[in-house]
Formats: sequence, C-alpha cells, structure tokens
Amino acid sequence: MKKSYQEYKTQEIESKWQKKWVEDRIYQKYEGNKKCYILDMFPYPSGSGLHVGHLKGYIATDIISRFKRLQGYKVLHPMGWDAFGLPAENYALKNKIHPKISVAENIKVFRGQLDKMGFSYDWEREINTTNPSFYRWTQWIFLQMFKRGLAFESNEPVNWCPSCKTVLANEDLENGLCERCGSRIIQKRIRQWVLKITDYADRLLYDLEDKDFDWEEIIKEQQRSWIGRSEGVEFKMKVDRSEESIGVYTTRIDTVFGITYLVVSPEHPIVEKLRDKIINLKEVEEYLEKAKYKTEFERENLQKIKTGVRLEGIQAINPLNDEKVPVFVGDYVLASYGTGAIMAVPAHDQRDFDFATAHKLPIKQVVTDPVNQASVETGAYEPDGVLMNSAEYDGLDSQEARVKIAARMKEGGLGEIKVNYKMRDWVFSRQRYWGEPIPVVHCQKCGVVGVPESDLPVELPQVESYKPSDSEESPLAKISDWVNVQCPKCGGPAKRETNTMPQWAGSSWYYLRYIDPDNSEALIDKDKEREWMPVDLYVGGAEHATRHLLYARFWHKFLFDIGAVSTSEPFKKLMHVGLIYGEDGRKMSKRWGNVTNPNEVISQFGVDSLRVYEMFLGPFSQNVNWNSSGVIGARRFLDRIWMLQTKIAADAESDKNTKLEKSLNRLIKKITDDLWNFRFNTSISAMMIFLNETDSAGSITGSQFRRLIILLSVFAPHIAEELWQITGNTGSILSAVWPAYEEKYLAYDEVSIAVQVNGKLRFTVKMPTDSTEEEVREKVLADECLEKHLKGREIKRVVYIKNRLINFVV
Ligand code: ANZ
Ligand code: ZN
Repeated sequence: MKKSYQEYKTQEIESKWQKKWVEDRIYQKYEGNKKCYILDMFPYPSGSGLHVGHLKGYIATDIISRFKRLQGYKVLHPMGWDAFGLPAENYALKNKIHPKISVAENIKVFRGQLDKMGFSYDWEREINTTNPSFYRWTQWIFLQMFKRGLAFESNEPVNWCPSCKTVLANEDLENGLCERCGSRIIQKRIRQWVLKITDYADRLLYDLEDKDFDWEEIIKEQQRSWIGRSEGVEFKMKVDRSEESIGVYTTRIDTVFGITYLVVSPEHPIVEKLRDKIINLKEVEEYLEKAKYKTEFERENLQKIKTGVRLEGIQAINPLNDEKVPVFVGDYVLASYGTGAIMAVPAHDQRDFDFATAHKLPIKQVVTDPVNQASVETGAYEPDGVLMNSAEYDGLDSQEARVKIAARMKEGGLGEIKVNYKMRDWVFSRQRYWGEPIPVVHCQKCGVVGVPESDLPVELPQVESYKPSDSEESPLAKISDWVNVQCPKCGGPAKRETNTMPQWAGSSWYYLRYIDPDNSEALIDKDKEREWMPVDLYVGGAEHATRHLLYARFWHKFLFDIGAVSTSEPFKKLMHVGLIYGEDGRKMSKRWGNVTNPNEVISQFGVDSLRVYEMFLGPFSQNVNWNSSGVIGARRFLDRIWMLQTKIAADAESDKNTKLEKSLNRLIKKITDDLWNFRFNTSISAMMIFLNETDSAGSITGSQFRRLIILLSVFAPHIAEELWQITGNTGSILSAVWPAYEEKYLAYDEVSIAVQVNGKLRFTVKMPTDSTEEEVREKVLADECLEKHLKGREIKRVVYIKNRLINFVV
C-alpha cells in the first residue's frame, strides 16, 4: 500500500495549476452578491527579496480569500508596491543604481516570489506608489488639505537626522534615535510642511470604541497611548515683583496646595524675559547650554537624576494661597508639552519628589489615603485620595476637588480646563529625492500657491545625482530648470517646492486605488467606492500600529469629510501577524545568516507544504521560531491526504462511514468557525485528527473525500486541485462550494449524570459523553436545583465519576 514520495510531484503540479489559474483569469471573477475586501499591507520592494517570515500574513489572507470565495462572496484581494521612501533610496545609493531602476528590478523579484506561492491576487489591479498615475492622487489629497489649512508651513524645531540628512516625524524615531540608521537626532529649526493630524485627535481616539471597529485590543491601546489625550487645568502663576506670569499645565489640580516650587523647561521664553532679575544668570546659561545636547527622549526617559538650576531672585505665586515658591529651570520638563512649565508637587509626583530630594526642597503632603494614612517620606503618594492641608477643600476626595478647584479658577479668571495630546502634528516634508514632490510653488508676490489640479502630477524629474545634500535642502533644489516655474496665479517668476513627501504618504490611501486603479478622472469612482469600502479584513505587522494605521485613518477621515469616501473608517477588522524569527531565535536578517528563502523550502517540499507549515507554527499573532525540520511534518500530512485517494470507497452510506460522517461534519464546522478568527493552526490539527480517523475507518466515501479536499484547498490549493481532477470532478476546485455541515451530526452522545448532595441523589443532568469534571461542575453549579439543596452551605469536596455521578460534600 505504501506509495513513494515521487508520486506526489509538487513542482509539476504546482506550476501546472498556477499557469492554468492565471490563464483562466480565475482571480478576476467578481461573482456573488456579498462583497469581502481582504487586504495585505503592501510591501516595499527591498533588495533582499522576501523571506519566509514576510509570507506569513500573505498566506493567511490568501486562505481567507479562498474561503470567502468558496462561501459565495465576491472577493477583492489585490496587491501592490509601496516603493517611495528612504529605504528604497538608500538601497539605490549604496548600489549606485537609480531608485527608479532598482525599484523596478526588486518588484520583479518580489512578484516572482509571490507568484510562486500560488497567491490569489488580482494582479490586474496592481498599484505602485511611485507611478505618476498613482501619486498624482497622493498630490491631489495634499492639495485638498492645503486648501483647507490642514497642510501648512512651519518653523518649529523638528527632528533632524544628520546621517539621513532629513527631518523626521516623531513617529519615525525609535527610542529617540532615527529608526532607519540609529543616529542620534538633533532638534533643528527648519522650514517644513506639517499636516494637522491633531485636529483629528479626538475622532481618531473615540472611533476606536465603535462597536463595529473590530481591531485587536493591543493595537487600539497603542493608538490610544500614542494619541495620549489628557484632561487637566492650565493656569497662570504670577512672577513676584514683575508683570510676567508663567502658565502651567496639570492633570492634578487637586494637589495645588502642595506646590513647593515651579519648573520651566530650558527652552522656556521666561528665562530670557527675566534675565535682568536673575542673580545667578551665568550658572543658568551654562545649564541651558548643556541641555541643548540632550534629546527629548533622553530627558524624559533615560536620565535617572533630575537636573536643574534655581533662578535666584525669582519667585512665583500660588494663586490659591498666595504662597511664594522658588522657580527652577530643569530639563525633565519638556518644551513641547502643555505650557512647557509645571507646578511641582513633590509629595504626589515621583519626578518632582526626586528633584525635590536632590535640591533639598520642602515636600508638602495634601492628599492622603482615606483608609490607611499615606506617607510621603520615602516617595510620592501618587494615587487619588482625600485632601488635607488644602484649606476649605480638606476632606473632599480628589475627583470632587478637581472639579471644584477647576471651577473656582475658571470663575476667578485664573485658569481653565484644557485638553492636551501627546500626539504632535505630522511633519510631512523630507529633504530627499525619492518621494512625491509636494505640489506647491513659492512666488515672490503671491507666496505659497498650490499647483492647479489640472497640472498634476508634478513629476519627479530625472536626475543624475540624487544624493542628499548637506544644506538642509532636497537634492531637487539643484535642478534649476525644474525648480524655476511661472506662478500659476500671477504668471510671475516662482520656484517649486523642493521637499518631498515622507514614505508614509502613498500608503495612507492606497487601498482605495485598488478599487479603481485606472481612473484618470478621480481618485476613485463613487459607486465603486460604495461597492467595496470599507476594507473587511486588513492584515499586517504590529510595527505599523501607530504610524501607518494612524496616518491612514487620518487621511481617510479627511477624505470622508470632503465627500471623497463614504465611510469614516477605512479598515473594519484588523489582525496583526506575529513574526517568524530565525531558527536561532533572532530576527531574520542577513547579518545573522538566519534567513530562510522560501524558494529553498519550495524546491524541497513544495509550496503547499510551506503554506501549511507556516499556518501550523502556532497562534497567528504569536512570534515563533522557524524550524526547517518542521516543514517535513507538513509535507507528511499532505502525503497522507495524497494517499487517501487510494482508499475511496463507493459513495453508499455504509455503516462503517456514519462515524466518519460525524467527524467530517464536526471538522467542517470547526474550520468554518476557525478561519475568520485566524485559528489556522487548530484547523490544521483538526484535519490531522480526521486523517487518523480515516485510517481506523479503513476507507472514505467519494463525497467525504471531495468535501475534505475543498477544506484543504484553502490551505493547499495545488494538491487539492490535482486531487479534485484525479478523482473525476468537473471544473476547478476553486469554483467549488464550501461544504455545509448538518446539525444532526454535531450532537454528541449524551449520558445522564446523577447529582448528589452528601451522597443523596437530588436530580440528574444530561451531559455529552466523557465530559470532564470541570464541564459537569460548571453545568451543575449554574443549575438552580443545586442551589435549593445546598441552602447556602459551603462545598467542602466534590467527587466525580465519569459518565455516572457528581457528589457535593457540604
Ligand atoms: C502637578 C502634578 C501633581 C502633576 C501630581 C502630576 C501629579 P499627562 O497625563 O502626561 O498629561 N507635566 C505637564 N507639562 C509637562 C511638561 N511640559 N513636561 C513634563 N511634565 C509635564 O501628565 C500631565 C502631568 O505631567 C502634569 O500634572 C504635570 O505634572 C506634568 F501629583 O502637575 B502634574
Ligand atoms: Zn505669484
């Protein structure tokens, strides 16, 4: 009976069917009256090609797309290339090929790899963010924002990477370093373009709570904390013997009687204003000079010791009790948050406590624990509690006190309630070549003028040298015949904007373009948009939780506001892919030599084995290590299914196979339920268990085999199609119908279990055969009958005899 491996000829089968499916344009069929839009985060085509880790998410979406098609949905499952940006440009610079050429070459390699996997993309909708016909619309969106004041120029200090020679958004930093090259970032004042994402902060936050918003909690939480909304009070503290005052922002106005000093950030303008009054000016200036060289991240997170210098001769007045307190500059206060100055309450804020201890400042407790006396001797008492040492507010709890004190400050014109966000506006210009040109011109007379929509796209000029310049200017600035233009408004001499967009621009809206990729009149046709949006399922890496996914939601909401799209959110369900690490447990990287190329696995075991293996590796969102010997297991599983064709018996419902019919129905139900919930690994193991059962049954009917391979086809389409044909079915298995299960087969055999209390029979319950003690206990404890007999007595012991009785000893 044993058949050899050669008979299941993977290479032959796989290339045969891949060719046929493409010829038959099987992925271009949009049939079915319910739609399902299934989207992958599209790759940026790097020079090193795809490794097995990159494929995990793509395999999953391919499985779901096939599943939904078999269920009768019309499925949109497209793919494209995110090809602008620093990585592509740096690769081109290093290898001395123009990015346009290297991107095209890399795309070819990627496409070849994806094709080999048998993915069911509709390649007729392929997009590439670097094609002028695509980025024309990226520029169009920018212009709409510009018209509405959401895209504007700014001169605020920004993150500058001295090695990449460009400014970066906060989102592009990792632990305060450039996420691309790891360089230390410096703060520089450079003219740049900014998008007002903060206008959308509240909606980006609140819409996360929508009941239809089916995202994993961990990703939502990352967005919430990135947006970082906080509600507090902003109020002014007068500077003694001066006209000046210093605004502070606090989320704990209930602690206002505990202020013992005030701290301003090194960048705060008050230092300059009070210059003449500061006695130790020299010491202060020395401190400010040193502070310049630290990044915000270092100041906030890395320094253990809170440094600062007192402004001798300066005092601030607490408006609630007229107490005078000293003023410090200290770099633990950031210029960019709140007002850049804080009221310091060392008794209730640990940072202030540390600072106060180092500078021997008084610590005054004003909140205590309502039950146990709280002490502030060894550290700050940070939680809410009951007020003390706070005049007429003594005895109120923190929450109440905040409301009352805030109201009093508001009435007295001293301060007001204020909402702050950690999220900053999106720094949107890069001083680099390989990006979408920002479509505006600078005219001496008219100022900044948007390029007329009819002149879009503003194409990136062909250049010899696209190296970043040292001058804080994009290399485009040197191409004078591109730069010098006529002002579209007055016809006078004007210059093009030479900054380009960041690599996140195209990906902020690309998913819309797949729906209508060739439209030259509009970004997307309105009917088609309504037909397909929102994206039903979006799958990609968790590293995009706060960047791409926040930017795209922002752009989408903007497009919604201007009527270009009909939904306020782009992505309904989001799943993140767990990473596949190398066999050594490290991230797959050339540097570690632990990269597995899918082609090697494919030539040894076949595509289907690779697909099954990756989905069998563990729960989808978990990080796992690659294990090359594990692929053999997947291959053996397929070999067994291949062998099963020799055990097909006549279709008659023989007794022998009723048991198998039951198992098959349960398998169908399980896989049907598992797939949309991304439980691929348990689906596969259920199929393996089913195979064991076919072994003990000795045969399988034709109908059972047919249904089994339809289930299999979503995971391993090539072998399934081959078996489909061998066993005499017509048409392609890809156009088959997903098997249904019958309820009558699902019911498990039941037994009556006697429920006893202290050995006395009280009643019986029906349970599935072989239920565990836990299952029975759970069922019985929920039963009112038991409550009647227990009469509130405590259960001391439970005795369970499988399939017979459960006894509660009280
Ligand atoms: C007094 C106080 C007392 C505070 C207390 C906390 C506890 P979030 O939630 O992050 O908004 N803060 C305000 N501006 C700051 C700045 N520019 N740099 C550093 N820290 C700043 O935190 C707001 C709290 O962070 C504010 O409330 C302020 O300290 C501090 F028992 O004010 B608090
Ligand atoms: Zn002009």
